[in-house]
Amino acid sequence: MADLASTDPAVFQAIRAEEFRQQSHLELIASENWTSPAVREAVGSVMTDKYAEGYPGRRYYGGCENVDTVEDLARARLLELFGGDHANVQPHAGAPANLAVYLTALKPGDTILGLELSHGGHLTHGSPVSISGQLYHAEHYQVDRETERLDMDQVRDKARAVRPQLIVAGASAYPRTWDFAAFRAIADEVGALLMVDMAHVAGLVAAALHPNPVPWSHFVTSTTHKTLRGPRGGVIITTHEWAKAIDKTVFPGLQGGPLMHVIAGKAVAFHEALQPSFRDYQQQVLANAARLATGLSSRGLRLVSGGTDNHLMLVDVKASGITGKEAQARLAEVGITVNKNTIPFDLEKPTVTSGVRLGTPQVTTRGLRGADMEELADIIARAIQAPHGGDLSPLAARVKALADAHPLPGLSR
Ligand code: DSN
Repeated sequence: MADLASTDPAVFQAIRAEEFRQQSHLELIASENWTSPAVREAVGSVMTDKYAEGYPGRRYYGGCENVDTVEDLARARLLELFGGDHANVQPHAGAPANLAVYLTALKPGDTILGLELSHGGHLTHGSPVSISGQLYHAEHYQVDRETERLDMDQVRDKARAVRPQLIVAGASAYPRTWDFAAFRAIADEVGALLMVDMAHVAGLVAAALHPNPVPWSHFVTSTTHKTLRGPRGGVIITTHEWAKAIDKTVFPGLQGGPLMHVIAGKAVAFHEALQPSFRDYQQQVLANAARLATGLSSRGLRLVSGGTDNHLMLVDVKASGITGKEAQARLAEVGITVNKNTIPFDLEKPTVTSGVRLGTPQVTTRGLRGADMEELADIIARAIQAPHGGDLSPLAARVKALADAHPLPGLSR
């Protein structure tokens, strides 16, 4: 980055500092990952300079032959990974992908039914602070109070009561497996369309380690940067029936020129996800999450729903006497990055919360394995269970040792 260092030392230094932060901390934010050098090369390429409004073969600008190549590759590879009839890889992120589905399938005032935000859902699934909860009448299903898992009978009762036009499945903080076939049966029963936002589990789905929503859904949306380990962005997979309408909503309805450098990065990430080694990686993500969950539980921490089936878990830190906000700060102090998170039926504000969300995608990419997860569980448990004002520096030294032993692959200084 010699040019950047001389042209803009302030930005250069910030990027270097971020590299150092990512290398020296253990990132347990469940929605983050570490992209390959190949993905970052594509995202940092000349494709950023090209205007390409429209779709491959149907652009509003000349000179689109090369961007057409990468967008066609991205679309074909996405369908090879997940199945489905039609892919749109232009959404800039997950939120516009979800909005594109709503704008395609619904009229303002229609009812959408999604998972309650504080039970693991997402802002774009009908929260009143999101356009999804302002343009549409949003209703929510919850997890069961006892099991803290989805109870499909309760979801069905809710759907029968509110008669939604669209049911949204998917979450940003739900540690258990989704039964998409059951969601589709409920959608069919009440005359609703089904959208699955698989952003969190997309990498697991690609590796056939979580049920695939595509056969059951009218629309599947995803981000590309979580378990899928691509660049920051969004995608939509849909059926023949909705293909033209979705494309029209994304462009020209919602967006202008697509981010062709990011689409190039998506194509590379999908290629990587099609390799056998990607399945090995996702299996390790699951094994690491299971080991971390067991390690935390055995040290007296309460996990929402008792554990995890996927890449993430929610720790009820209130049961250990501190808030999510304080747990996040304590873990930051020892070099572990997490986010505070509401837990089901949380009595704390979203800015405080009773939980933290932990995920294993990024630390698995950097090579942490079973014994490392045991060490991590011990560090996390000690940090959370420490007395107020206790000395956490011995724990910070242990995190540093783990981080030093597992350099970020492909990070060159
Ligand atoms: N903000 C993302 C997450 O952390 O799960 C969801 O979009």
